[in-house]
Amino acid sequence: MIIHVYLTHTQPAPWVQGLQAALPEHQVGLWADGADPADAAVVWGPSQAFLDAQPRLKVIFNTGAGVDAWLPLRWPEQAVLVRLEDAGMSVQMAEYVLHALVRHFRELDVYAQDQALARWAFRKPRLRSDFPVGVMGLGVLGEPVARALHAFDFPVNGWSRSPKKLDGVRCFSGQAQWGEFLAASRVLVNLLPLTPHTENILNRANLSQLQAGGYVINVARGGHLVDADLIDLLNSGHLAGATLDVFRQEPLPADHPFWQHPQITVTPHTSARTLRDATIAQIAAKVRLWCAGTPAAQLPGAIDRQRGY
Ligand code: NDP
Ligand code: OXD
Repeated sequence: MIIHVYLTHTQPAPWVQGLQAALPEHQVGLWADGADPADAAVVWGPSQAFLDAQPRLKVIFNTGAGVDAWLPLRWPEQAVLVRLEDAGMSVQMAEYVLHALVRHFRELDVYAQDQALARWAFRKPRLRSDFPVGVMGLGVLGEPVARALHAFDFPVNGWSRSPKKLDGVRCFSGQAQWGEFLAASRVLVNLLPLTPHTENILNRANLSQLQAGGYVINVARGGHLVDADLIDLLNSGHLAGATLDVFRQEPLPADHPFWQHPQITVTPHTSARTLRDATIAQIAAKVRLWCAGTPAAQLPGAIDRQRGY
């Protein structure tokens, strides 16, 4: 079987070598214009030109967890898109979210300012019970993040499309419980996929329902957040701060107000990185499952086109 590799964000050569070594019985190569039709592809940063040139694809492996970049494209009718599931990302996500939360909760930025002034000054301890954390999305990444927050003794709420039961997490689901979830939370962690249902969900109306002194940690996609609404709510004092890892335009333009805002921490889409070896191992295992007879649509991580994730 021919497997094309099409990666726009990184040096593809080590991926081609790694995939070929993991799948010696198949022919793995870097896609170029005019390449032979393939059955499978490994892709980051899909383009319509690539999809149009490869109409016979049956399975496409996305080297990331989020597939929002695929949703506006036309892909071959028979092709099944399979996303990355964890592959070393959930522990990274948990450490990133915990770091952002603890930095805010323990006021570590204030101590950093004090150090610059050689000032020895205690802050009054804050209570975890005053900082309930709401995790939007309880999937492959959201669930371990919620568990990690619980292990640190924060009160944790979780919100998902379908109902869930998680030890130590107060679970809410669907539109009917959205308002209750927000009102129960002071810190909001976004780990939803970006779909037509979740676009702009971090807007003024919703963020205003968080408890006063709210804090936003967006590690999912920039399209979830209405940038101007966040800035207004920070400036009005309803929100205390935000840690943002993802943006509508990446790289974040140098003149974007997020860079300079004193209550916003910006990182460059790095909260959970795709790890090459773990990703190659996961994709190779799924290729083997498929070749052994599992229908593509039943591979773990297969995207439901209707749902958009
Ligand atoms: P999953 O598909 O495993 O989980 C998605 C969760 O969101 C599920 O719990 C799902 O509910 C819930 N959800 C989806 N739509 C809705 C909705 N309309 N209302 C309520 N809940 C909804 O995804 P992952 O956990 O693997 O990844 C989540 C996102 O994280 C990715 O889509 C990506 O955008 C982002 N990401 C960011 C990275 C970074 O470096 N910043 C790295 C990796 C991922 P249900 O369980 O009921 O289906
Ligand atoms: C992903 C990402 O979706 O890196 O995996 O954001």
